Amino acid sequence: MANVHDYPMVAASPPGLSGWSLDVLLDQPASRTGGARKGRTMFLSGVIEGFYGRAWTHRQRVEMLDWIANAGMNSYVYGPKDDIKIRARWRELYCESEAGELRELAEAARARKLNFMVAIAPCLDVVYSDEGDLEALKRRLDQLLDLGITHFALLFDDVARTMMPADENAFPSFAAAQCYFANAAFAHVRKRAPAGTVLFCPTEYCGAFVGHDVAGSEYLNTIGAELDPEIGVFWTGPDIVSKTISAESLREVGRVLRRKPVIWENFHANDYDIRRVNVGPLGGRHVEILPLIDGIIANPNNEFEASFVPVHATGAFAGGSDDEAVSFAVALKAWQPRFRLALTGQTETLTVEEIRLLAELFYQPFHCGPEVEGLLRTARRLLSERRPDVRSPHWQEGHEALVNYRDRIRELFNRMSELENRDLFYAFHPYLWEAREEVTHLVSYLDWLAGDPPAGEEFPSKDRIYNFYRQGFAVAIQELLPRDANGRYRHGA
Ligand code: GDL
Repeated sequence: MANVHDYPMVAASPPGLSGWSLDVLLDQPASRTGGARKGRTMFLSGVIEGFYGRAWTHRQRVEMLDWIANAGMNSYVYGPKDDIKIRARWRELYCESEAGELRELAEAARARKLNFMVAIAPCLDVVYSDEGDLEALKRRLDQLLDLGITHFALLFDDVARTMMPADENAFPSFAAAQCYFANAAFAHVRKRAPAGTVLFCPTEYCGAFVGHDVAGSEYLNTIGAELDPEIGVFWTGPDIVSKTISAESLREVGRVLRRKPVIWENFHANDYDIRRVNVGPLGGRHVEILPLIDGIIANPNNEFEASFVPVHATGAFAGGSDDEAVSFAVALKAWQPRFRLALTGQTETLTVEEIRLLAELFYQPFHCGPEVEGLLRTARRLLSERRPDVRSPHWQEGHEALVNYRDRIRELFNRMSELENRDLFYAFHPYLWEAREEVTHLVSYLDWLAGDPPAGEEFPSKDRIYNFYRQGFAVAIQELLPRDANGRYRHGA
């Protein structure tokens, strides 16, 4: 097989921690390993535009560089799945205008002292043993190197773990094939750019993909042993979107990969569910994990404007703070100037309290904000009895709290409609519309209950469009699988 003749050397080479003992590597913060380890020594923090769906615009990307820098982070990875030259047509060079935009971004990043990385994901149809494919990758790298770009990400996420027949004969495993390819790309980058770097996203990039047996994964052990030790490896945690990422789990990942992983942080991503947007602080991560990782790169919401708090909060975490309430408050304040009202001659913005109300509605993947969770508890309590005592102070207080909350959401909705920044408005408009409708409907129902209607009387539902509930294929499937309160279901339950 062409080009694979040097594969055995790669396989046979020792893990090569450049003189580092694994314990040192795993127990010291990356910044403290700086200098002693060749190549990439910086703790990476920043953003990867790495989601499925409509990508950000060029203008938004330049603005994102400001957000990253202002949040105290150091890197932006250009990797939208939407750019077909990253994945499906990874062999094709960028045309002049595309290359021009990338050059501009690279320059804008340099001006802000940020690392600018470009992703290539040859994983869909690459033949690892085909010399022509390696040459195609080098041509892609050369074009980007010519633009002054020296940092790259090679992504092998979300593909089948099978090899082309030609590769089956050439490599002992899928992981070995990827290592061979990535090492060759890295060597090529280093030849042209001595300070160049490569990050690698493995196909098994989270615990769930290996049945939560990281140590037992042949794939990950091979990556650890054979991938050049100077190539960083992405890891999303125990799951694709991880509720928590424990220090223990990262120690294990570090031992297997023989390097600290770089967290590809999907906490705020929303491409997997069009009905949500995640605007709260980063949660479920303690700063004790920082010494066990080589970086944290957030893959946030598709909606650029909805990603401000996520970027800010990721910066706070990377900077050593895991106090969610504090990082949320600081981020909201920094976000406020974007909420300027369009009314003539005014410089008024929404208040921080209004912005908090908005962000609490669309907070984190596993929770609403603290105030919203409290109101939901109240609503559940009010509706938990078949015939509640609607005259009890307890019931009336709860009812009043929800009326008040509905009014605040209506007011927020109206004020959001007047925002000068229309992208910001549209980032939330469908979600906020729905929140307003639902809370309005809930309160109408409570108002009706407060009049103590006779048992069995039907709620008149005056304010609701007929068939308001979601319909269609996805809903029909969801209804087939009746879930418990945690969204889980089992056979025969
Ligand atoms: C993924 C994809 C990513 C996507 C994210 C959230 C990785 C490594 N890859 O599986 O492109 O945005 O989940 O849906 O996370």
